[in-house]
Amino acid sequence: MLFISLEGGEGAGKTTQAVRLLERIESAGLRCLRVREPGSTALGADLRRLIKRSNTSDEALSRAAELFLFAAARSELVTKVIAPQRDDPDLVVVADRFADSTLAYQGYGRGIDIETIKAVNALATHGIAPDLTFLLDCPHEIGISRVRGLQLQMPLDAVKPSDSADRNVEGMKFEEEPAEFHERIRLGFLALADLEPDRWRIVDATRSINIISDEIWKAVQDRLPVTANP
Ligand code: Z5A
Repeated sequence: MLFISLEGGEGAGKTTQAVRLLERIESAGLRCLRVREPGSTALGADLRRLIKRSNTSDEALSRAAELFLFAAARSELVTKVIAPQRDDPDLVVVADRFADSTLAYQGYGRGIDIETIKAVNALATHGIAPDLTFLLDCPHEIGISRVRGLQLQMPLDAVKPSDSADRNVEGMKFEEEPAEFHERIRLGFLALADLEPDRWRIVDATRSINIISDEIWKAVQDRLPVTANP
């Protein structure tokens, strides 16, 4: 199994690039499994709704409760979806966020001790970590303007089972945080990338979808199992 994760702030283009990558991996004759966090299991989907709250709710979760909910969703995803397939040499898993998001959001963003989060992550991931992580890096204002553009196109009552519609149904908790919160997260991701340069690739996410997608594909091609025909 080759395990790839996409990280970054909201609206950076993770989902867009995950879909593009899946298409290219499958065209190369490999099996690709796209997962997103939180989500991709029954518990993950329930927790996603809980974490993001509805637009009408102003009840905030405690920092620790938020951490444990993300960890619970991840534990389910790893135990039930990723770990059982880890020995499949032809499988590529593409994760739309993984454990690094917890370090960035709950650690650098919310201020929970980083070592504590690493311990929680270790328990939730059973030691499974991405082989390659793309940080889609862009200023928060650019990401949020892309997300707001989506909301304008999609009224609150447009309930569709898509990633984008979920955002409206579930509420705007993280999106409502101040700019400084998102800046801490951006710097946190950059600091994480700096610590493990072999795993991370920092991608300038302000550019066009096609240019970013080509850059990601170039880096992934070198790592694909030998059975692929890229
Ligand atoms: N969270 C956490 O706190 N701790 C954790 O451990 C985990 C998560 C796992 C999940 O929300 C929230 O949970 C998230 C972090 C927190 N909150 N925030 N912020 P989510 O999954 O619903 O939201 P998201 O992860 O931030 O994803 P997103 O908002 O959907 O953003 P995205 O996936 O990066 O972007 P996108 O959906 O691909 O694109 C958004 C729009 O921009 C869309 O119209 C695209 O067509 C457009 N787009 C994409 N790329 C481009 C480029 N390059 N140029 C122009 N337009 C573009």
